[in-house]
Amino acid sequence: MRTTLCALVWLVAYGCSDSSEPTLADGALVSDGALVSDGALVSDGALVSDGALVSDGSLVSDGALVSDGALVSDGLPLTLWDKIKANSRPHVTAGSGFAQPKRLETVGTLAWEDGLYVSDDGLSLFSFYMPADLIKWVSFVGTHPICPAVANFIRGEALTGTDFDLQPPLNNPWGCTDGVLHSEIAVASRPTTADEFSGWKRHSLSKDFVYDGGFVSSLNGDGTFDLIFSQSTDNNKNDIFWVRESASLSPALASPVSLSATINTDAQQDNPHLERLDAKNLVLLFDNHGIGDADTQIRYSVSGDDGASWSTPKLLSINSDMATEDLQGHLFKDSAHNWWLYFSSNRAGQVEIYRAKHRNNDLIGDFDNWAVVEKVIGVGAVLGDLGVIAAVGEPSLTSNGDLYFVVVYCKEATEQTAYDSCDIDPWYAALE
Ligand SMILES: [Ca+2]
Ligand SMILES: [Ca+2]
Ligand SMILES: [Ca+2]
Repeated sequence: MRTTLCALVWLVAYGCSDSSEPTLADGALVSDGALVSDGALVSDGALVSDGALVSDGSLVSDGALVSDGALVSDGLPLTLWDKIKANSRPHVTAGSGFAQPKRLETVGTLAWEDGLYVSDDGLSLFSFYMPADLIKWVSFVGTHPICPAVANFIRGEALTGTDFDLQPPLNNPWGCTDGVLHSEIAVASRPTTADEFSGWKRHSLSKDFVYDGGFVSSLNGDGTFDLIFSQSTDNNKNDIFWVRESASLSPALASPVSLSATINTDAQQDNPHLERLDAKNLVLLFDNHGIGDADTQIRYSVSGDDGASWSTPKLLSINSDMATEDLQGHLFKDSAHNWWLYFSSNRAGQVEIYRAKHRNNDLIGDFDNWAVVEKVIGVGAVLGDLGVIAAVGEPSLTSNGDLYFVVVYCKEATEQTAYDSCDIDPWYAALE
């Protein structure tokens, strides 16, 4: 009863970095050029300007200093979630070419922002969006399958236009009286890549009372583009839908169709990725990520007639016997015209981001021919023992090679409640 749930719950220690940057006289500190004085103190620890410092669990973020519960400069106390997010350090593999990741703060809310996709130009961001801790919700649904009560789980903002049936009139087809929680496709945009993203908006492809997500777009070179996404269907298994548009990424104007029975079966189809190779040839990646699946693997299917028909899906060769989850495949062509397959896998314990380079760049004639698999982003750690990063995944790249992905972080067990344990936010790592 959901899509794109990153699997969680593993952790790796990743040491705090010491700092020997300039210290400050008591009562005043400088961070990013801003002076902060009221209520902020620094005495014993060294303070670093650009967001890094940490000793004894204090942290600096955006010019605000916090030392065990002190106030931020705008007068608001940081919540535990604020501290966990500001102190999270996903780990970039040396030599991967990426800078230290940063959180996309305007789109990293207490809602569940999963299934991330960034447009080629970096100006539009899409997610599977649900204002709740999806892990706690899925667990609850497992023990309360009939009309599970929703209200206690709402965390973060509901998107304008979303109907959870928390108030009359009740519209849901099951007659549930305590609400119906479901995800939407959310979209955020910005005028240039130097700007922050706007807040999330509900995408017009979203439907009431079903789980929508997995949005991906593919430019066709003729003024049209293809949108694909996943949606839960009557038996609560996802199918993949497709619509060819000519106007804009959002709102979508045409009516989506379910991909052929070659692709969509009674089983789970999730995390779709579509790539156009030439005027007639397309390749589709997807996986069977779903509740209770013992082995999630990435499939590929090709079309030689511009999407009119699709080959019988095959398993990608990079799926690992060591992993119970290989998922979220994403194709990327770099500036030297080399093709890469990015994906997520728990082959080293936690779900992390990997890639493999194509051996000959002949994706039409020799698609499944990938060189050595290498890790790109590992989970890293949350500094100060505030929590853990349980997973990183959902890789998506802009045409200039910047990597967007999600980070799943969890509170320490003693801080978790029945409704609030983990969150997931969009991050990115710039190509250096
Ligand atoms: Ca979030
Ligand atoms: Ca929905
Ligand atoms: Ca299905």
